[in-house]
Amino acid sequence: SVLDGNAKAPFEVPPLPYGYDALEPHIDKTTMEIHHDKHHGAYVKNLNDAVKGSSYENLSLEEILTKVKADDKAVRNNAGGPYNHSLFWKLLSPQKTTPSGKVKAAIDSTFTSVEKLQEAFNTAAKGVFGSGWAWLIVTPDRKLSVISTPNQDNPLMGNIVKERGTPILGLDVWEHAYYLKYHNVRADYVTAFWNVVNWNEVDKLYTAAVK
Ligand code: MN3
Repeated sequence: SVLDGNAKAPFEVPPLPYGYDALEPHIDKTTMEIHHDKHHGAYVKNLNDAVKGSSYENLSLEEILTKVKADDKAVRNNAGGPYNHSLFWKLLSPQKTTPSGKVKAAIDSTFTSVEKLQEAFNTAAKGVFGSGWAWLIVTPDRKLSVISTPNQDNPLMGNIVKERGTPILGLDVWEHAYYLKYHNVRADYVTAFWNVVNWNEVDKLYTAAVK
């Protein structure tokens, strides 16, 4: 996998691939410090505790996500967290990038344009009731689709999500991701997000997912 999804417990928090303040002004330094060190850190700790002595103990993170049952609440709630956040950090970039490569062609053919994809994605992100994520995924038949998931559910959770797939772009719309800077105005955070998307990473994930 492109991500560290093959890792097994005990899981770790990967370092940010840029400085805490690197995404300013779109995502502020304090939010990044708390989000990465405290929130992501807590999901990793809680997942390590949850899998210990369970049937999930010797599985990789991707295997846990694939197999987790809706009723296994502690694993369900904490397995998505490490994966989703590790992916999220990699999908952000302080350097301006633009959609290119194979994923650009697939976006144009699926949504007609990048702008139309962004509209669909923004609608999904703004439509999450409470906490959750918006995603661009590659479905099992290698199509692009925009979905959202509640809480820390993840598109790899085949027993739980309505539409399964490999995530290639994700946006965390929990209030902890934006409240310090954007307060209650999630829409402004969603708009700002597009300034820091790492399209090179999206293309890399897409290319791997359709192989
Ligand atoms: Mn988060």
